[in-house]
Amino acid sequence: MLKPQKKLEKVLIANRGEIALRILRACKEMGIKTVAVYSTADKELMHLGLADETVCIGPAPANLSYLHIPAIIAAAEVTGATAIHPGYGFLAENADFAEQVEKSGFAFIGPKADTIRLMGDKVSAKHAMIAAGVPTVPGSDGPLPEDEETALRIGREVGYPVIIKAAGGGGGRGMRVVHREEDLIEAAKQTREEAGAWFSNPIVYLEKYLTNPRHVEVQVISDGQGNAIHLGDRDCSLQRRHQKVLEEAPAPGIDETARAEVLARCVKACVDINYRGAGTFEFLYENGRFYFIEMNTRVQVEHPVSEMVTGIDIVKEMLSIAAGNKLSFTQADVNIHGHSLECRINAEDPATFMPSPGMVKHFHAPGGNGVRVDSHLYSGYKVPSNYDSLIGKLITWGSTRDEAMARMRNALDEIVVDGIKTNIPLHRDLVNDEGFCKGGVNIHYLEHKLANQ
Ligand code: MV4
Repeated sequence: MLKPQKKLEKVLIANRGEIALRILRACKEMGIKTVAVYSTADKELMHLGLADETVCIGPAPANLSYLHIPAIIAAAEVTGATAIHPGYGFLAENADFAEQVEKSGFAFIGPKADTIRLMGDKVSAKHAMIAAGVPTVPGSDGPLPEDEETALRIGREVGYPVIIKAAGGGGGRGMRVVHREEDLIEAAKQTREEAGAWFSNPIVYLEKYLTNPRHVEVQVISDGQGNAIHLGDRDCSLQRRHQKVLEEAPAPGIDETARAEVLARCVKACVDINYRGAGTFEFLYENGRFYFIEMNTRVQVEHPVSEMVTGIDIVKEMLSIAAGNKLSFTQADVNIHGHSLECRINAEDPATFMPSPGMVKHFHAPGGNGVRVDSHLYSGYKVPSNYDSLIGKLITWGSTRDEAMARMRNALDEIVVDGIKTNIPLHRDLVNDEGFCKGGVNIHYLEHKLANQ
């Protein structure tokens, strides 16, 4: 098919760092021309030297460059790009951006703007999931009414503790846990006020607060033409202040009946909403049950662990789908093989977690069987202070979880990042941590561990 492929003649990569390099590599493999955009703080980014064309889109502050929609659309126009990949963060889940990209005649490599909007509002996202038969956390199943008596009745029916969340929030912003009925009305009021100020949307909803869940998510790919598949699950419970630290696939020790059921429900939901592109269903997992909380409509930082256990290149599939192609495989072609771990390497103090930008005097990437490094680092690269501190991801695969762990221990012994502080010492500690080695720790495990040492 010639015409659809024209959509992918030249892809503009609207991002930076490791994910920009990751997308560039996929484009080059597929024979797609690339446009890299960068801010004045990012002239030394590795992928700029590998792209067919580069465009400076503005000064260092992200608001004036990577988040500046007119600058990105203009860069696409002057270079004759035909499609835009947003990566993660920045504009990846901005429905207005997706809409403007498509209205300007470019393909947006991701879902339709309406789908991004549906999932960006956590109340409408939950509605869609309930309709599709995806299990959700018991709660108000819609906005929490302002009427105090009705709100109190819902709280009592759900049972304390409960959590109040902003419809416009997500990823941990705008939430409040309520332990006693006496505190519900005040907590709802405060969360509404915050939500109005932060997200221009005062709507809040209520859920049962799960005290010790794990964060397990499901990777899907859907072509928007009736075909959807899952690539299994990932465990992302090791986090600090809503920042994931170490992820793995598959999630260890999950009830196989519950897993099969939830994976099938996610696929059905993709078909029901006619989802297009790669996506992630986020769940809390507690006492053998899954509870949907949010859907992410982008490629995620931790996508490599799913690639390692399935052999499927998620970014190449995203590109192919944006070109108008159907999925290149069926669910029967997807086999989860072995185990994969990902350590997020950040330029930060391993004890205080303060960012540690600056010159990387020496970088040595680890290697060997089952080792993958997704990083834009090189010796002499200066990590700018303006952006997220992620400088790379160390990924291992093994035929068993123990083998993936042994390979990660080796890789963490081999890796050298000199000149800046990194969280590599934290990762060396974690891959030898008794609880983590056993598998199946909950979302509070890392913060408790850090508080007790
Ligand atoms: C919850 C929860 C417990 N019960 N919802 C935090 C981020 C956002 N995506 C949802 N979050 C949570 N929602 C109910 N009903 C606990 C969290 C939560 C959390 C979730 C996933 C990963 C890490 C977390 C850390 C703290 C709280």
